[in-house]
Amino acid sequence: MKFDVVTIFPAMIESGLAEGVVGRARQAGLLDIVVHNLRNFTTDRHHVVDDVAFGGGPGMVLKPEPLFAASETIAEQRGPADAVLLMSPAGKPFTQADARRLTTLGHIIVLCGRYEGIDERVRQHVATEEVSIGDYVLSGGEVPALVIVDAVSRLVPGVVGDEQSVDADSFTRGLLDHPHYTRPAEFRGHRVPDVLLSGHHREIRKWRQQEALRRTAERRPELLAEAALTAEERDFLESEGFGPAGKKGSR
Ligand code: 9D3
Repeated sequence: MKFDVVTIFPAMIESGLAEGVVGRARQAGLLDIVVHNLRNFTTDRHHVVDDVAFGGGPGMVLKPEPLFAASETIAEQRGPADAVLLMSPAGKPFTQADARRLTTLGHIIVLCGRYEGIDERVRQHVATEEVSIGDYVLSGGEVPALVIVDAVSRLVPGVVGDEQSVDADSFTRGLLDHPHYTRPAEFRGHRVPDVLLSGHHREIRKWRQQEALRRTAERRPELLAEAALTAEERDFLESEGFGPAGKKGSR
């Protein structure tokens, strides 16, 4: 899978993609990621990428020319992109479903915004989608770009060594994860639940499923409305006082 990331802070992206499973997958040739400095696509002596807003107001706006030039040069040198993502707080919130969809593409360009905004013609004529990572204000699109590249890359076969853990994420059917414990069985007086030490695999599976349901009901009840629950799972939630699960407005 091929990614091209365009930014005025390339070192921020490079350092974020150098380590962990993504760093290893790049070295192994599973991921072909090139980071581009937006200033290299300027044509003026001072490599200016921003300008004042037409109509006035505070803050600078990213100029269109360098972003158009970057996407065109990348297409010429690296082939046409299947998607051009513009990172923006006004974009559509990124979800795991988006990560799965983008994994089916071969080549993605990611454009990082900075300053107060980006010239609207980039959105209209270069970007194919505008993506946010959530409702909080960051200082630029670099961290969001890292989030997107990471979330998509780990779905590329072979990037995460243990395919089972990638599968487990999807098999949990939109529930939060259950608690995890490792040795020692007692730490500063805090014991690991007995069932996990029992060796009764059926009981362990049931405990994990119930703890995942409990956590989801407590922290993210809106996820339960979307989850396909069995009759047994619904009964468990009701017996724990969470009300009829899987129905909106039940809490
Ligand atoms: C009121 C105007 N601000 C919008 C909330 C201006 C503004 C703030 C922050 C414009 C750009 C930015 C920088 N943020 C991003 O580029 C960004 C972002 C984010 O801030 N939150 C979540 N997702 C993203 S994706 C890109």
